[in-house]
Amino acid sequence: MEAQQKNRRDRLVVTNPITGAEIGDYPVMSSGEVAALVVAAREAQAEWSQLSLGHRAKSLRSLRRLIYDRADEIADTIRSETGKVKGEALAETVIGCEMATFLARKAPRVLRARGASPGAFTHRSARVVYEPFGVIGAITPWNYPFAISMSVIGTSIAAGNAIVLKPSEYTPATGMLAVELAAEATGMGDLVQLATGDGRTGAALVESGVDKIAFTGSTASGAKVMEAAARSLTPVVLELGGKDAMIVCGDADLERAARGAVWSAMYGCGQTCMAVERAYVVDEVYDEFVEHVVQLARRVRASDEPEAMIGSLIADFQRDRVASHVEDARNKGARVLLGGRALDEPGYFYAPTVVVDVDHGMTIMNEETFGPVLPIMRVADEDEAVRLTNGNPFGLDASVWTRSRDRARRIAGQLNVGAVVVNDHLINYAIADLPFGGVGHSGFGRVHGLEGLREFVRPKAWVEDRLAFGQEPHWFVEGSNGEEFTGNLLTFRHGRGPLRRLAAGLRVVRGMITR
Ligand code: TXE
Repeated sequence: MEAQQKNRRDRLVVTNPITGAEIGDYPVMSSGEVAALVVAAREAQAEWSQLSLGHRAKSLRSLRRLIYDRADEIADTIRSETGKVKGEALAETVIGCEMATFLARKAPRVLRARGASPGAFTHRSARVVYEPFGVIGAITPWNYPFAISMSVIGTSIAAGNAIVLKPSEYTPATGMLAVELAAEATGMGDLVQLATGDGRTGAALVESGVDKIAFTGSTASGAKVMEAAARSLTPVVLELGGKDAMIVCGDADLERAARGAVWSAMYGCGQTCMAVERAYVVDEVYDEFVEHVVQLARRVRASDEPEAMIGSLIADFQRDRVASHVEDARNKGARVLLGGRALDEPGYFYAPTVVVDVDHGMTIMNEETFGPVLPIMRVADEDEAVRLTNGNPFGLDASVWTRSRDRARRIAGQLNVGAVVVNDHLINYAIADLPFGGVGHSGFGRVHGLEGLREFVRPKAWVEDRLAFGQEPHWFVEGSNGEEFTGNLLTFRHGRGPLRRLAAGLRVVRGMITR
């Protein structure tokens, strides 16, 4: 059985995608086992949420140090489960450290209660308190198994939550390592729990009574998660697939744009939700751009040797998906200028591939390919590029390549996506202070940044009496429908002319005193 996993009903047997060696055997946890994890997490959370924001920040600084100290071990674990090259695996530890540092620095300020204006109720005090949800259920994928898991763990605990993490069935060891580091950093072993298993365990987590679900994965599975969560009105954050476009303008630095295109399309073997999966290039520079891309892509080595730039796809299903998109394009008239075939070596390697003469009747231009493939399309002008970019139901990242800042800003402002990058792509994910997420079929809600931090707390409005009268002016008064008081309040707050407003205000105060 070539498939990477030999799932028996109740066990996950994980193999190294390149060597085929069995590297782990984990339980497919049942709904009962998941429920028990949630109970333990909830008990720990009751204690964790009472600790100060400063204590949480201290734990996050410890987490950053632990990730740094064990970076090699983390990277090797990621490699063994995903077949990534070492540099890409190590990059996940950089993102983990960036996140932990950002959260440690920002959480104490962002999550501190804030004062609010009492508005018309001047005799009241108002504020907003940011409370944790309780227990977060996190379901994460195999493509960035450490970075994505650590991001949601760090944010959850910064916000005062506990978390039950269900990593992908392809990368449970990496998820386990992330949980272990978090337990050591917080000193609370039950605060971050690990649920091993496949989609069944993920589905059990959604229905386990957690207080919020943070899902990263395919759009198809994300829709199932949302449907199941709807039954219990459990809120969700969905980080889903992408079909990112890059727009190359006539004045772009073509050598740079080609270099960026090859990197953005093939980094992580293309298994990156914000990888470039469509290049729209204006007519006057199209031929030169394609020539640059082919020359550069020819130099991208995909293998398990140390000098390789990209590694293996995750499993046979992914390689078959990529191959089917390229075959469909060929059958519909596209030309494959480079690659377009699986590589004949152990693992699930696929040749860096450049495809031209593509159109939107082809799967490769519409659905997430998730492989080292770059389809390039000639467009008449920037307007056509914007229209085609927005014409796809996904909306994660997009990039604009031009030497003109005005042109970049004009185009970027028209793109219906979660992030735009000028003269680069996908690096926004590694900028901890930026919110990450998509629109349309790429999901909703945000992780990272202040917006991501606020996703994991519930704002509670808080009003207290400063001056207490016998009864409130807005309460019932016998024999009155409140018209006089409300009319005076309206004039006092919003009327014309200071004297009229003052007179109305005095009538309001008199009404409050004499009741
Ligand atoms: O993803 P899934 P898979 C895309 C990519 C890939 C395709 C399939 O195109 O080819 O998705 O990959 C859990 N209820 N992306 O199958 O199914 C599952 O166990 C609850 C893009 O790996 O989305 C895993 O932990 N949980 C994406 C997680 O969901 C469920 C990254 C993701 O698995 C579930 C990964 C259910 N019903 C794949 N079904 C990105 N955009 O980064 C599955 N899971």
